[in-house]
Amino acid sequence: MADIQLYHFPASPPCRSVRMTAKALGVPIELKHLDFMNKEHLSPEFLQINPDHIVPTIIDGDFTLWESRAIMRYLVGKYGGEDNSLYPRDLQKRAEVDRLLDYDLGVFYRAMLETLMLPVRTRNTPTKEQQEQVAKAFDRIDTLLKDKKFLTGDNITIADFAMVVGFGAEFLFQRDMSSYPSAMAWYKRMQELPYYQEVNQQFFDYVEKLKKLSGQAS
Ligand SMILES: N[C@@H](CCC(=O)N[C@@H](CS)C(=O)NCC(=O)O)C(=O)O
Repeated sequence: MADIQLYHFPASPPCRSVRMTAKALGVPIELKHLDFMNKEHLSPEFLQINPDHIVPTIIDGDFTLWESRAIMRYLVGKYGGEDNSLYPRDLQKRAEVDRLLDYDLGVFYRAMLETLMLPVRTRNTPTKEQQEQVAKAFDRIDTLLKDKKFLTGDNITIADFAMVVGFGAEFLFQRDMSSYPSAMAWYKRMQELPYYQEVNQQFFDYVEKLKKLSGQAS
């Protein structure tokens, strides 16, 4: 039996970044699916586990943790051995990963969520200003990836897992993504990971389902 239980919703971006981290580490996790459509995350049972009622949430024995970036750090710390390039011990390398995780939490993911993902459900049209913010965020990622395989260099890190789940909403952006060639090459590299499809496909299926439900063409 797996040590770690992960409460998740398959389409959820932060849940997918945690699942990719576990896959990269080769750590089996027991998935506990919460049906968000039926508000299972608000059930008394789950509220007792996590009063913030958010996923991803992990349980490791008598320890409970939520917030995807904290979970990814915890998994590498626990299963990554002495030093692991997913979240390196070297102070400056680690600081670069942390900088991106902070940028993702405060700026990048928020822009992708509010401007690209949520409107699929709400049918609100993003403002011009929001769209410019997204364009600027893609541009920043593109610049960052010039001459790099992954966001901080030659090795994949948890920052790549955190950011690719937001970046994956690029198909909802009504602009030409060929303006971001380095970012798109990185995205393709991420999509080629052996576990990418298994972990991420349900997001794309979910968006299609929401579009159909709200009468938007795919
Ligand atoms: N900053 C959190 C965000 C988690 C989050 O917002 N999860 C959503 C699903 S994608 C959720 O559980 N929402 C339920 C709620 O807010 O009640 C993380 O990275 O883990």
